[in-house]
Amino acid sequence: MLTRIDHIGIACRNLDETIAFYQRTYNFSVFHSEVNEEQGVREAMIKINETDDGHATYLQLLEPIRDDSPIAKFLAKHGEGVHHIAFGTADVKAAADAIAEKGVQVLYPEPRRGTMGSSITFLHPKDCGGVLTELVQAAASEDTH
Ligand code: CMX
Ligand code: CO
Repeated sequence: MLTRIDHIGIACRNLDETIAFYQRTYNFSVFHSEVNEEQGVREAMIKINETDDGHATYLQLLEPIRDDSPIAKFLAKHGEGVHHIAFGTADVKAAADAIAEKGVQVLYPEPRRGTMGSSITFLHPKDCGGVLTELVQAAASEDTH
């Protein structure tokens, strides 16, 4: 049901500097960027590779736009670094419901809007061995620059 690593989310204080690091160090470039007001972030997606389910794997670089956002809170507590992993699925609601039945807390019972028009939810890190875990159903077309 989960068919790829969709992305790894990385919390940073300065998005432009972090993009520059990935650019000069690895030659990666930004595939897509946007502001997600609801999540309280300015973000850049760096595409790493296509996956055999027809989608792709990304790095998601995340800078907070509000002091009370999850990324701002994480930065204050832990500093910069890996914030979450995200698995891709063709049906985020079905995947979340099936995982909830196993006793894992799903943070958004109704999926919300994620990057590039995707539908997302999260699993509580306390139920996932300390790993904040996101489930992502990509939009039909990811070409949403
Ligand atoms: N990874 C692992 N553990 C984490 C964590 C993370 N990213 N964020 C918080 N925690 C842990 C904390 O360390 C803390 O543990 P202790 O109780 O042992 O200290 C516990 O969870 C509670 O942390 P908190 O700082 O009090 O944070 P909250 O409970 O207010 O929020 C969470 C935690 C996961 C519910 C919140 O971050 C959330 O709703 N996340 C989902 C949304 C999100 O992360 N959006 C940004 C990304 C958007 C995107 O990917 O598109
Ligand atoms: Co994410």
